[in-house]
Amino acid sequence: MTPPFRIPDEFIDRRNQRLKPALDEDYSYLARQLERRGIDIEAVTREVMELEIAVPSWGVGTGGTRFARFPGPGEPRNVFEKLDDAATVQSLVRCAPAVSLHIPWDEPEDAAALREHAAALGLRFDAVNSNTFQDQEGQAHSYKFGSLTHVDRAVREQAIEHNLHTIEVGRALGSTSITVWVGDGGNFPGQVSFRDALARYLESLQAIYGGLPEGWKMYLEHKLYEPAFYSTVNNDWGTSYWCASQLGPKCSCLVDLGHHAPNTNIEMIVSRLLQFGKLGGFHFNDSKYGDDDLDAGAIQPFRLFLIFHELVSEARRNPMFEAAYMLDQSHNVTDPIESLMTSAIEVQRAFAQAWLVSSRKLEEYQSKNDALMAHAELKRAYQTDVTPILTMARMRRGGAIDPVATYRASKYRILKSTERPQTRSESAGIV
Ligand code: PSV
Ligand code: MN
Repeated sequence: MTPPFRIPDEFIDRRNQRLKPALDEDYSYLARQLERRGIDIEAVTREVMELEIAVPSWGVGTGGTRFARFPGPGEPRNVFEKLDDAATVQSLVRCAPAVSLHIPWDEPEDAAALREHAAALGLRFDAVNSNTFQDQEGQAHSYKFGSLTHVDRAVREQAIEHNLHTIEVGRALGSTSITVWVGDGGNFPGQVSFRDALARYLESLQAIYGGLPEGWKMYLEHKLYEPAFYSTVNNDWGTSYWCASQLGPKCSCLVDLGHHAPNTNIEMIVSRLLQFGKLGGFHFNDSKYGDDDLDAGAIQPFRLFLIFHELVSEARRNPMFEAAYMLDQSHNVTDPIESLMTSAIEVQRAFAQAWLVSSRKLEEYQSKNDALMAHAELKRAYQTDVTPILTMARMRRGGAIDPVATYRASKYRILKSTERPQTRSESAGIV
């Protein structure tokens, strides 16, 4: 059997050679500009080279809306092929070496074989995600009226069991964290007792927390609404923070950018969670109205920058600071590989721009109540075109100077459409 097509490194190199003179020119020019501002471009490039953004397994397939899904050609048909696509993203952008799996969507029959496959592709496993927002074939109890918060203890126990199983799968794959998101909530006022549901949620989480292996972390993902449209149990960062605090040091909060009401000041939520030591990680995406799951930076790039301003300020204060960065998007009209690459680069962009803020100047303006100049300091960083930094970081790591053009020129998708004849319609990835 011919092995699945991969974009050869030499192909990337060859295309890079043509674009490198222009990159060198742009990079030197930006270096001189930044030097005038007292910024060493190499220090920023090094930071960018260290940043890692995990890819969700469900992001390599075409997503959908509540109305329809329009699958594209050559979509991955199983978790092995999902990893192949994630490896393609990584080979071109070199900042996405980890994949986040969803169990049971990605339940491996043979975890050791999957782990080996990932290692051969140069990938590792990020947080595993449990799924109790759908009923699975053959399960005893339905999650129609909740899972970890269900009024019936037997349903809660089944959901806890599933989380413990997800941890086991993660452990076999070399993952070291679990993200818990539940769709539990109510559609009607009066349907659910807010207090009792939260108490049950915490009790269930305690059982999962108790099953965390040595060195593992647990992330709680809050969400304002959907699929429940009146109330959800972990509806906001405050509830999430309270639960994470009750659980203990291995638990922290995960912020999915789309899980807030429009106009919510997410950067401030990030700041609060950082200040309270409970910011665990992110699901990056963008939105205009709700949990739109659009590509990171597509709608509100300034907001993404402001979030990274908070994160970089923390990293400057505490060099040991780390957070789990992941994309969580649904690609309905684009090639998922192209969207994932573009989003990862947009996350890098916000990160690099945030390193251009002078904290000394900002603090000085703040201490003098100089609102205009404080804001201008942030704007100056945000308005700097850091593309040469991102491109240089990517090229130095062996990635493509122009990832999307290189991907298209490789004919990867066309080749996959012959390699992977579709057998059935995948439904995962629409939440
Ligand atoms: C829920 O909307 C969510 O953001 C959670 O992270 C899920 O795991 C993911 O989407 C599933 O698509
Ligand atoms: Mn999410």
